[in-house]
Amino acid sequence: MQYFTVQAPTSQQALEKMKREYGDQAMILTQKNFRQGGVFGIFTRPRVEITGYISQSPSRKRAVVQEKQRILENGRKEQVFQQLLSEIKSLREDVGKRETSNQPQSIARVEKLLKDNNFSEDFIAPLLKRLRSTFSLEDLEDQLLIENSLVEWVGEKIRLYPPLFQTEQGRRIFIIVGPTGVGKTTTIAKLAAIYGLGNNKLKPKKVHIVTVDNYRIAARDQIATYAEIMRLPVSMVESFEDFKKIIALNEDAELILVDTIGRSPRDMAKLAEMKDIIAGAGNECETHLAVSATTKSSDVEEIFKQFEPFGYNSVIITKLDETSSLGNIISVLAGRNKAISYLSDGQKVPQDLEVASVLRLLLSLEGFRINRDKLEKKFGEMKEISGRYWS
Ligand SMILES: Nc1nc2c(ncn2[C@@H]2O[C@H](COP(=O)(O)OP(=O)(O)OP(=O)(O)O)[C@@H](O)[C@H]2O)c(=O)[nH]1
Ligand SMILES: [Mg+2]
Repeated sequence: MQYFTVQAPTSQQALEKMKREYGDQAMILTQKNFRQGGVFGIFTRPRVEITGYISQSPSRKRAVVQEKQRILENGRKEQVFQQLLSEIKSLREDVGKRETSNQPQSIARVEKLLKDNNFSEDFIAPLLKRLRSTFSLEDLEDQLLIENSLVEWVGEKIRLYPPLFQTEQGRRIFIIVGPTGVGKTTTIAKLAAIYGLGNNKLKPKKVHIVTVDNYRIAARDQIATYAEIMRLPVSMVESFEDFKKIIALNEDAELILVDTIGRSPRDMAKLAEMKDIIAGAGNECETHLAVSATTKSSDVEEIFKQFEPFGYNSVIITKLDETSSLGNIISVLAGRNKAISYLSDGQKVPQDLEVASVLRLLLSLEGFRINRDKLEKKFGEMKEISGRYWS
């Protein structure tokens, strides 16, 4: 606020001066009469002094009010804007929810089936996307069509590794590595019996069994017992040099089956030691990783990763008889682009072993209705080698 003081000989003149100098907004605070000038109190002149202040002009007041209103309005606008934003947000969420709840029942159902079969999210998502982009809304009403198609697409993701002697006839050095207790020794025994003893569809091959498992007497005895029953030769190796020697000594063997000691995928030192010994087999060998179908989903990826240094050519899935949810293994195999060679589904030697087939794996999926004829035409029949269905 601005204050002022004016003086004039009369009150009237002081008022006029105030108006002149400070305009209509000048307001009086005090008015004082006094005398000024003269000598020794003689010839003094009367004076009037007005003090006052300039009140805010109405236009200024208006401006302040307007400013206040503007701020208030802006605040209101911001409030309205925020409200609108949150309304849009919740509307969007609603639409999203409605979209998923509105997604055809068939998709929701197959999604649940895939989850029940332990397939991973990464495996499921592109399949559902493919369903939505392939089929019309009308087709999506057809539950059977959707299930059939989905199983077929799962089949397309499965890669197979050719069984022994299907394509090449030369000497094969077949090594099985894998975690403890998955069925490596049992699978070696089954393969030894099938290929070493032969059956009405397979001519017997000259088989030699090697075990890199002789730290444990029980394990050595286990394979030695099998070998004795089958009257097949067996060698124990403990080092890279041992292994090289055995390979050289058995040049005439058509199939050298190598059983290894089970290793925890977390035991890196022991895995490295095993890898060093196996290197004695040279470049000619092929390595197969045995994994149990009963492995927890969270462990499957870890196993595949930790055995990667072995450069395994394919995977043997064991204990299929103990579970029906193969999705975890199929998902990881597809993600790593790995093929499957053999499937083991029981303890009986040699009956419970077969060559991996897409059909067999698809048939083991739970809850899906499948068109077997169509799948057989597309992926081929189940491949039997152990003779369990023939005899
Ligand atoms: N149910 C079932 N049991 C199996 C299968 N394969 C092996 N087994 C059983 O699993 C147990 C372990 O089998 P092994 O062959 O000794 O396993 P391994 O991988 O050699 O074990 P380690 O040498 O200790 O690492 C045995 O009781 C086998 O009979 C299968 O496909 N299904
Ligand atoms: Mg073993």
